[in-house]
Amino acid sequence: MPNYKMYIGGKWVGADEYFETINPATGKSLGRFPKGKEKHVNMAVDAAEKAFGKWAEMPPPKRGGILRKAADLLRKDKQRLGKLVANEMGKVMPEALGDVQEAIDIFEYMAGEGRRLFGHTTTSELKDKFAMTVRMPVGVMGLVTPWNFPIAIPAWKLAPALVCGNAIVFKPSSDTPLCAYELVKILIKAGVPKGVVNLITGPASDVGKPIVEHPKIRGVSFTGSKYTGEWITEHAGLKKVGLELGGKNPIIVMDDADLELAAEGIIWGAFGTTGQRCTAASRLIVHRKIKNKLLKTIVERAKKMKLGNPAQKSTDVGPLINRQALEKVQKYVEIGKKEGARMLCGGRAPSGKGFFYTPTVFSQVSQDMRIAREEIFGPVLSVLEFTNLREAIEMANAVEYGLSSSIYTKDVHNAFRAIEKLESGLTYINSSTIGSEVHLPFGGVKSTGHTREAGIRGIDEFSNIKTVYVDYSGKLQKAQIDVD
Ligand code: UN1
Repeated sequence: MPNYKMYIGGKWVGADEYFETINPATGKSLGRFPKGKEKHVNMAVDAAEKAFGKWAEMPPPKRGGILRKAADLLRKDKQRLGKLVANEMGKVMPEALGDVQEAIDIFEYMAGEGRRLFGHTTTSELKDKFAMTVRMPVGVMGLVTPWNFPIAIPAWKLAPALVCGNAIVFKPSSDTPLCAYELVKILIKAGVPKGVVNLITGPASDVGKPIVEHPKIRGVSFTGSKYTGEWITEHAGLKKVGLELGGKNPIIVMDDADLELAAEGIIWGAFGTTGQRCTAASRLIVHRKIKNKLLKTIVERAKKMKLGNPAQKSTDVGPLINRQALEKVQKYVEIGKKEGARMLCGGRAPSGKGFFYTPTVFSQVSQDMRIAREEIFGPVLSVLEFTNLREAIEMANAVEYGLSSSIYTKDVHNAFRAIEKLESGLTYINSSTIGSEVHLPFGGVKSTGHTREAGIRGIDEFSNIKTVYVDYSGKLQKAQIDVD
């Protein structure tokens, strides 16, 4: 298996120690990556600082051109990269290709931003004075990304960070460094200058921590767990920090809903990506009247889902990312049983290779149970029941997270009440909790964090607003004072 390298200041760099990246379905090694250390982060920051000035001065449409080239290269390589996503991360092929597509989309979208990066102009309270805002790069930024969207999430951060003119130190998850490496190679090929993107692989303690604490890094963008997000908040000092953290996303199903449509959305939301999305539907909040009927369909379908190698067409559910993830799911299933919830299907880790777990549904879940409140990040659905919409919304909001939410109903009043009352960054009507599109903002409220990525808000995290006043009166004019 090959030894891969890190990319610092335009050079490929090794380290004293290496770690393995494996296929979670087979346990087979895909290669070895350097265990970066603080000194590598320091080297990367120096290289980024050096490259920053020229990069920031390049006209944004030209930077956008490089992103467009990256999108083209990704598109050309979509099949190969999709296979790599399936092999290294474990999601099934259609989703793996979707992961790459999401990266293509965001590079294209942000390429166009090179000709926008809008500020705004407005009036002044004084005569012969002009007022406007412009966007400035943040400077050297640290990007710390998870494994569950190993190409798409790095792309969500890299594309806006680059178009805004930042220089980057990028630390991908140690579960999917190969996807990150391939993405960086595409950026190099597309023409990103040396030092502008630096890739450092290795553990959070040796790479993530020095990135967050480095005095010359001006901004950190992180997607991952709430706990790491809290740690970053405490240690980043006064840096600009963007956080996309966990979810415990509910689907509410009203008694007037199209139950077939709802069942499809629930299965897709709960067990797609083996439940490993921060937008996964981990709670079904269902009207008492239709509960039995809906659950029957869901359980039937969940039981039929085929576990297996994600690269194979017949597979519905791939493995979990690693042993710890599998153990976490097993632990929560035991907790659910002990808390008195009723397991309707699943609850099994098949023997043999790979970190597989069967799609699991718990009914008779109450709000105080841990499986109703905590993020499991696996194929486990907790079912709660209600008798009226107000109760359903209360249940939906009774968790600390607030990323995505959904309601199935044919009644427009219910739909709009849900839009108004659900505490989440995203609300879907008659559709599952997953599947955001890159030209709309994505992010949460409450313990999910408050950052917005993608869409027109996606550049806020990676740029600073500068307010500019131009006084062409030729005399000293005092705001608030010379106004009468
Ligand atoms: C995530 O799980 O961190 O809406 C992101 C979705 C995807 C993004 C998920 N487009 O499910």
